[in-house]
Amino acid sequence: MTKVFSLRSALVGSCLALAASSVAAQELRGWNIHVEDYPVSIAMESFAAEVAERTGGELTAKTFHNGVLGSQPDAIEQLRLGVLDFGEFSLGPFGTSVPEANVVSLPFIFKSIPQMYELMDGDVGEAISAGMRARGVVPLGWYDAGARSFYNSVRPINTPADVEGLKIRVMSNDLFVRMVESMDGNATPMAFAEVYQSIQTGVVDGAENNPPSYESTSHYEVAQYYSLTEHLIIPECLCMSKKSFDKLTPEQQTIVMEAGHNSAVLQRELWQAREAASMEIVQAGGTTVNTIADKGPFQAAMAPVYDGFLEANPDLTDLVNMIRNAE
Ligand code: BDP
Repeated sequence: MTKVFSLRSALVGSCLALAASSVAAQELRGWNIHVEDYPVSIAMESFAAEVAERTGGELTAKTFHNGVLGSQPDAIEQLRLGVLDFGEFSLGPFGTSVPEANVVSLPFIFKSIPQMYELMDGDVGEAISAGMRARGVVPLGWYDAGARSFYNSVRPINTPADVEGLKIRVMSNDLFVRMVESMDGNATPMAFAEVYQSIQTGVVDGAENNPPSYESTSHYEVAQYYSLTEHLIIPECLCMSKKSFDKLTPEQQTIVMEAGHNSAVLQRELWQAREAASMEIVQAGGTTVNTIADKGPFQAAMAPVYDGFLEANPDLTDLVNMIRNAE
């Protein structure tokens, strides 16, 4: 009897093994705009390593760094269509397709980075996640992108009036155009990859970004005034195409979700260190950094941006207030 049983279980076992090996190993294709040693990129590699290890190589994830798979707005569309399986995106350009995501692109909406973490890991993150899922994207983890500040080749910015007349590159999203225009600057939406040359040739005077991006792109070589307005704290997401996600087995979905979460924990740690290192690099490279004594006037200048947004998206008023009224 025992023999029969063990024979049977051996047979079942080998049939299962056969079934598993006949399921072709699947490779997910991932988009990333950043250079390979960037915190985002390292975290994406750790996501891939965890997925491969925990699925025994049945599911692997290959990330194409340096934006070689195209611009961010295009990549977001491809993700929604399932042409790309996963990627790491700023919620900034996501706002044009997911209104809920736009809420975090409102200037000065978060009071601090720790507050952003807390809210994104709670109800606010849930609401944005639901909006993204409804439009074909599954967030796996919220990544940190610090705070964005203005840099330009003309003058330091201390007050909103200093922005007047400056040609500033912004990410592709009308909210950022309005943000610059509300200080009488000229906003130019443009792909990230084009910014260096555009500043160098004077097509624009500057742009705005966090210290690691300002440094890793070498924008600091051509725009040496970095003014710490910290006007945007926009979280980023490691996310997967819903089309690709739905094709995974429930076990694989769990692994992908957990690996995404774990990669975000790592990314947030790496971010802190890189921010400090980037500030040192840009200053050693000749950048003049100035802090803003009083951010009040910048915040006040953003009133029309909020008014316009809430008028166009009245149903998002609660979500906006949830963040604004948070401690
Ligand atoms: C960086 C973001 C990246 C954006 C870029 C930009 O990480 O996703 O594409 O800014 O300004 O901080 O386009």
